[in-house]
Amino acid sequence: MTILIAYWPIRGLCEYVYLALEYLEVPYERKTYTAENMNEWYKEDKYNLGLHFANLPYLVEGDFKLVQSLAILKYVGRKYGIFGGDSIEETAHQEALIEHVNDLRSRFSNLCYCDRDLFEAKKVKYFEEFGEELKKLDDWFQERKWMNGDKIFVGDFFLWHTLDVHDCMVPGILEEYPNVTRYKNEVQKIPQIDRYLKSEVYRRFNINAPWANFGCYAGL
Ligand SMILES: N[C@@H](CCC(=O)N[C@@H](CS)C(=O)NCC(=O)O)C(=O)O
Repeated sequence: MTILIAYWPIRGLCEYVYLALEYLEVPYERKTYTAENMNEWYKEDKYNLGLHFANLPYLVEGDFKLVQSLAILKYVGRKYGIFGGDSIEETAHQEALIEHVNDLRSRFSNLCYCDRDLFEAKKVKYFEEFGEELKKLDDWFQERKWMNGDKIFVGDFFLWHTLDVHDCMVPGILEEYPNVTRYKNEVQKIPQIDRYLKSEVYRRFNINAPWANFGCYAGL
């Protein structure tokens, strides 16, 4: 059964799901809602597809339907062996790593969507504090190839994406953190990921909705 992922034409809350699927080489289709067919989502599919607490992105696989980007990421990961450990403790640890990345993602998103007049000032303060986060990550990657150790897991695609959007906003921001830089390069050197990042469907700077302060070069 082919997986369908539906979302807006931005990286937003879906890129990490695409990255995991690309890495796994699992066939999937995208359904993209745009400014032109927005009502198909807001007036039809949102109410008619049988999604619980309907939202975007959503996944459909046969009769199975799922919303919430991180639930989708974990579902895909668990199904194909890149999420969940041999013990509840190991799985809990992976969950904690994902939640940590989500904290970073959510702070970045708050900056992107903050009051436009405050954006430049907030950005300066934000990146001062983000330096501390990068330092912690740099220490973390001192002895780890992937975020969870020797074995790649879905959280790596979430972290790669989160680091990359920061690098889009401030090019070169990661450079003074050698372990973070090495880690990010390792992810993008994976042949499936390399291929995807060079493909036409991947649009690096189309990160946010048009009303964000940053990261929407192609609109919805
Ligand atoms: N926590 C949810 C948030 C989903 C969300 O806010 N989706 C936005 C796009 S980023 C949306 O447009 N949802 C459609 C809607 O509210 O009808 C997730 O991670 O999937």
